[in-house]
Amino acid sequence: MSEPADRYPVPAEWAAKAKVDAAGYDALYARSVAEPDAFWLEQAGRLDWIAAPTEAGDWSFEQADFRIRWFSDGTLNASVNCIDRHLTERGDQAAIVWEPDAPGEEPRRFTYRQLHAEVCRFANVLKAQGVAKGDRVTIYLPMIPEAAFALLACARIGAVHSVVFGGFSADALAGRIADCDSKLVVTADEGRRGGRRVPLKACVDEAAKSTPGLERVIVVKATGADVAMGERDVWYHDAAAQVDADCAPEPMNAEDPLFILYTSGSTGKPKGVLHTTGGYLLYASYTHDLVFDYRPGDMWWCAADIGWVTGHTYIVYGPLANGATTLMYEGLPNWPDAGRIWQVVDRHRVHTLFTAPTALRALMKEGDAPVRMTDRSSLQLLGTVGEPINPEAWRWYHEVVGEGRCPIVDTWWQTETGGALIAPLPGATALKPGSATTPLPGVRPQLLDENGTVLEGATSGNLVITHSWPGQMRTVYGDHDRFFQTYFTTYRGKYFTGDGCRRDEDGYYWITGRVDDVINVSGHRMGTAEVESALVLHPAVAEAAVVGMPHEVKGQGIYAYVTLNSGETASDELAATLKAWVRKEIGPIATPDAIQFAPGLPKTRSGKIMRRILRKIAEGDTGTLGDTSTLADPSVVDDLVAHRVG
Ligand code: 6R9
Repeated sequence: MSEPADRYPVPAEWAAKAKVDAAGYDALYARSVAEPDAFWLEQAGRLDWIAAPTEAGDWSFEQADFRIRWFSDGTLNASVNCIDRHLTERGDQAAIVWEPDAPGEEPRRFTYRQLHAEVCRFANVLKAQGVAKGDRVTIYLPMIPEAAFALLACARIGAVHSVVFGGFSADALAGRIADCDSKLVVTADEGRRGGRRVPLKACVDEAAKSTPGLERVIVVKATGADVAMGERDVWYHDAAAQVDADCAPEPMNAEDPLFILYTSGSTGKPKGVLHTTGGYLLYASYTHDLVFDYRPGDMWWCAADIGWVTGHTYIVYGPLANGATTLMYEGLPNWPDAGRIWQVVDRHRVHTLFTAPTALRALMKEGDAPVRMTDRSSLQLLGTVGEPINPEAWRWYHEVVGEGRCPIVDTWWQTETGGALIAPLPGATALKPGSATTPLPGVRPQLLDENGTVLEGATSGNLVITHSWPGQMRTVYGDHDRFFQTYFTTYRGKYFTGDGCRRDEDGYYWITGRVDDVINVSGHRMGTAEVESALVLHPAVAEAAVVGMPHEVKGQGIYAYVTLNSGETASDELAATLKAWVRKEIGPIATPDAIQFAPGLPKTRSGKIMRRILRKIAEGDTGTLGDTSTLADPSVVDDLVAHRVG
């Protein structure tokens, strides 16, 4: 990505009104480095504690058996922080506003008082079904208010939620239920998205066939579809009618688990990223306040799905901890027409919109007219997350959507980090399109070369974080050694993000994308190994190698090289069959964009697939394949180049 020369200074209005200005940022950052424990203990005061912590961080990235701990003598309950503590001051303020899939339907609103009743009821239903503190509850729901209730209900009773994105297949769901050994799943009869129905309950039934440990399925009636109810199934509305709307919160240690969220890595099956209660919640609240300068009364809209970390941190925990009004949208940004997202902004007078570059690129393709037809005067601040934003989309967001008035906060972070790590503050940071700008106070990035040498000044390298922060994941569920091996051994004693990054002469960070075998499709993380495993499960396939390719809207598309078993014949039909196969095995987001049948894959003499070459061919960059002389059979490359798809 070329660096544009332009720079957008902090608008005078923002410099004046924001909670943190440029000098404020410098002071906070300096203090966070000089006295990290004092700094974080002070920040911990944002939360309501049953027993306030007296210790901040206790961590080491050096030893495999070390546990990362924050505020470990503190006690609190996350749902109390997100609900109860707001009741006196803003009991009648909307906590959640829900916009349905179809524009003709009425939105639903829940005040903090109503949210309290809904969450308590949900918590009592879980308890009545035998869920106790520490139990894992899998949540497989569409974007309906009950999804937020379910998360908070788990938090209230100390159960650990594991949300599985509603777009994942039955197989993917089953793997996640089994991995964390959850005995209960919360789902809905069906989901709705862009006018289409998603058969969630049927998927759970399918998943249940391979998860003998699953004992109970709670089913929320969302569409009223006729679904089969078996012995293990309970309608939520029936169960809710039997319990009352008050539920005493469970006191939790700061280091008790809050949730597990599965995410893709470069190898093996998805990892259960585990976050704990105190540090995660504090970090969610801290970043939501700092990066978005949130003020009570502002309508906050994070247009993510609750199945991803962005939904956890910036639809539910961060905003509710801060007493915000959070908008939840069931549908798609461009359905039934390309203007829907802006119509929703107008309908609810949205103050801050937080969305992904892929959505912006898709909307941008439809031209400016659908945007210009709407008012958008309520918008004051715009945010992006999930992947690098190309400067063209940034400028469109800034000029057309925000009419030059709204700063854009480009937030770089990961499922593992709990909340934003590198991001501008709207009242403090001059913006450069395509750069996530500078680290938040408390965050200490470094760029390293392949050998682990620290690179100073304007340079490019691999991005690591040298010191823990409260929102950091604590372990891979059930596999602490994998946690250590994955993140702390590439560069001993440092957290390796998996991202490449450039730092410019102003100290601004420009994330260039993953340097491992993870690709980013429409802002969704996908392990190439996962797609490969799905492909080789098909009886016709002998071997598969998957890489990313540039894609105009998705950022990256999925390009699969497939070697067939002998006796099988390559055809367009087989390519279509394999695409459908992967879609069924993992989910629609994993569907390959291109399948190239290859008689052989470029391998080293030791049998290692040379992905560098496959990437270049998929990118169409065949002029500079580099040294192929170390290949066992260099001639396979010519065949691959000759039969490139696309
Ligand atoms: C929050 C989230 C994490 C990966 C991350 C990076 C990419 C996220 C970005 C960004 C450039 C940004 N990424 N935000 N790249 N600029 N503002 O997306 O978590 O799904 O775990 O993905 O996404 O490559 O490593 P997750």
